[in-house]
Amino acid sequence: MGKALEGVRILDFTHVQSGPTCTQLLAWFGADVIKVERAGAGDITRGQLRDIPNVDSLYFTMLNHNKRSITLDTKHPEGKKVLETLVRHCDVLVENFAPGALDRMGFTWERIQELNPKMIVASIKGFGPGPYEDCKVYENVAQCAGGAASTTGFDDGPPLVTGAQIGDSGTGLHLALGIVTALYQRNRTGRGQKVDAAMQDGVLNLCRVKLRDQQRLARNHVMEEYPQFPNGKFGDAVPRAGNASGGGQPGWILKCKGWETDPNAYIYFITQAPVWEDICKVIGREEWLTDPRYASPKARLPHLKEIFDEIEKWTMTKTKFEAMDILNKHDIPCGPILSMKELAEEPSLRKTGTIVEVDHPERGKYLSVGNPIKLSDSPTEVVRSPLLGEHTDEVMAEIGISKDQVAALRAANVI
Ligand code: CAO
Repeated sequence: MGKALEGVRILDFTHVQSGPTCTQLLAWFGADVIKVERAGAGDITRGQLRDIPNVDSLYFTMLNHNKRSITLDTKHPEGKKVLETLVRHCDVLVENFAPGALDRMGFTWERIQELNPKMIVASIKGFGPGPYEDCKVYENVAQCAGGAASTTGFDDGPPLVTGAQIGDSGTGLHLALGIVTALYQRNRTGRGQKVDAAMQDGVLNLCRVKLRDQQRLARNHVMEEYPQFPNGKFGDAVPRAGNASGGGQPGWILKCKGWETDPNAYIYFITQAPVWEDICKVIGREEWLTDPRYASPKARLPHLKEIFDEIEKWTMTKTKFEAMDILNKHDIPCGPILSMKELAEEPSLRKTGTIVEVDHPERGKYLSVGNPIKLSDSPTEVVRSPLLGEHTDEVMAEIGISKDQVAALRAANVI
């Protein structure tokens, strides 16, 4: 069986997390991803957060599967010549350098178009055009600048960043979609184009419900599903909503049996309106069914805290998995708070390839996420990340550089 992106060649100038997430996805869909790194150094994450001395870190390996690695000094005149050949050879150049780095290397959009008018140039930057366009950006900066931090956390605490890497991996996903879309358009026009994804924009896109709420707040000065209602105060910006649901069905995180010692003995419980009757029966509060204070979703809004406190009295008598079993029988939407340990050990995630075990020649076996997007005609096989420069000779041969030239480039520290 072929792969969806078979035949697409990606010149991968990405590093750290955001860009590599994107090119790893493209590789999982079958593109030939050639990662360009500096000899002797490589992607900085190879050496960051190492758990085994002198071995590529999990940070690196988990973001660079199914790629080939070549070393090339793209600032050296001879290296630039090789890069020109690679630009002609490939379909897409992906980069997430600091602003202006590609231009400083001499590879402006205009120059790349001269070399290969079909080339798609895809970039991640922290910010789009505007006051911060020249800034270097990492994950948490994007979470803060994109609206996630100001709307995450509890009302009486500081802004919070989330463990989900919405700035890096989130923007990588956005960029991957942009690249595939540009490839699709190129099929019709024969022309390449620029694809830009800014991390601030990506985070804001994922925070759109909070922009929705900003406008609701401006109009009505109150949002009845927020924990600030009815006794707290609203200001003029969307407040932090704790664990309240972002949608129209109220929800909260509730303690389960064992919460005193297990930091993850919790369940997310949604009081979906169509199953309100079941909720009352399951927790043994049938009297709520005839109580006018709870008669409709609107009537319940001022009493949400009290409602969740009562439901929690019930969830605290069950483990999160017992509660799940009971609630699922009634179609009551809920979810256990799963630890990374529980996820790593979950057999169903191994079966679907969402978590995979990979073997690496230097580190041995390790776990990684697999492709979260499943294509029926293009299954993903996760292949270990490349060692630094592992494919330099192979790729140089493919682009027509002779063995003698390779030896000369190596002697001059260009590759
Ligand atoms: N050969 C020669 N030079 C190379 C090279 C190669 N193969 N690969 C990279 N370089 C050079 C670059 O050209 C750049 O040189 P100049 O500064 O002289 O132009 C230099 O290496 C450093 O690149 P950088 O500025 O991108 O790297 P950094 O570590 O200083 O910054 C980061 C890292 C992530 C802050 C920055 O790249 C950035 O803001 N990227 C855009 C936003 C982004 O993706 N952030 C998410 C990162 S994941 O959290």
